[in-house]
Amino acid sequence: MEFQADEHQHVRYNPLKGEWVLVSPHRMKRPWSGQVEAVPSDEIPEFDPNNPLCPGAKRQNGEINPKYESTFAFDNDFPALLEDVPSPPESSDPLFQVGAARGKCRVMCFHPKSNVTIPVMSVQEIEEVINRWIEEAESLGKKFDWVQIFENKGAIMGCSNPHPHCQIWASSFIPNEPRIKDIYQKSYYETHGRPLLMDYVDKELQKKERIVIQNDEWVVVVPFWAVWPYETMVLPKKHVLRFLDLSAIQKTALADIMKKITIKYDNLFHVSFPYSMGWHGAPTGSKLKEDMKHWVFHGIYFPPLLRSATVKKFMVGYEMLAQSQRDLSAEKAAAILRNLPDVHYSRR
Ligand code: H2U
Repeated sequence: MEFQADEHQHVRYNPLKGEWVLVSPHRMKRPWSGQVEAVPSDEIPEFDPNNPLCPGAKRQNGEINPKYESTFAFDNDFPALLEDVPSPPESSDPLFQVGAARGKCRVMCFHPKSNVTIPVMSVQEIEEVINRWIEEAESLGKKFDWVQIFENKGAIMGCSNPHPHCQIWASSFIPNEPRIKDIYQKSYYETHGRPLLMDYVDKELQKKERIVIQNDEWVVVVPFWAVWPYETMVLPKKHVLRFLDLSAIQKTALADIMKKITIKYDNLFHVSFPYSMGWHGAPTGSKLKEDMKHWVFHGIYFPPLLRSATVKKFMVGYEMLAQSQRDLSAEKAAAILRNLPDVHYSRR
């Protein structure tokens, strides 16, 4: 029997993190009688005076939001990271290491209306979000080594508020995910003299097996090593290190591709598609002076849904104890997304 990636189980390597994923496509055939999620409601009011993220609404710390007309960012009233805290005493015990953690947490609203999401916003409105992300990344990045921008969308992802928003956590330390990516990108650069992700983009553009969409500046692929069923990566066609380095053309093109990929996501199961997404680029703060050319700025979408709007992929058992496993091959997931309409289902 000849090996077929869409049929036969195998393991794939993620060179960004040095991890393997088990791909078992035949498992898609198994029946599902497990947990079923609620379908998110489409009936979110445009404005709710009691929603603390709305323009003119009162937040839980008593502050009143301005009547913003575009984006709006503020310090999180319940931050996981504070700037001014005592450092723990140094520990020489290798089994009980501790370190200082300082930071700042921000919340950023994408739009004054609660009932819109990125896929139904205009490209210009998404560009305003990108410009605000860049402003936040720049000001926080002067002080902090890592600025993590992330959007948690949908109750299934633990999002507590339907108003379109993201969070920004800036920290004095480089968190695990980017720390590991830094190690692997650096080592690849030392061996091959090229950034790992630029070589990867070039090869994906040649192979054309996992491309979902592309424009002149960006390409969205289901990465070869994807773990979540419909995970995607947004990669630049030209080498950029950080958000701050994007040209005006790259920003507009990024807004365009963000709208397109999120429309595809919503069209998959005709639901406002839940995900966690965010951006990774070269570290900032004290690292701004260091040579970081091994880094490539990129976006990642991690959506949890697998079979339908109500059946998600669980990362439990084998994933917790052994390694990540997926049923659908990355190539099949890319083809499914690629073949979906480019117009949002609510507008058809
Ligand atoms: P999530 O739904 O993604 O958790 O984001 C909402 C964030 O908004 C959450 O981090 C913050 C919460 O702490 N928030 C405020 O800062 N002030 C408020 O009045 C309500 C919510």
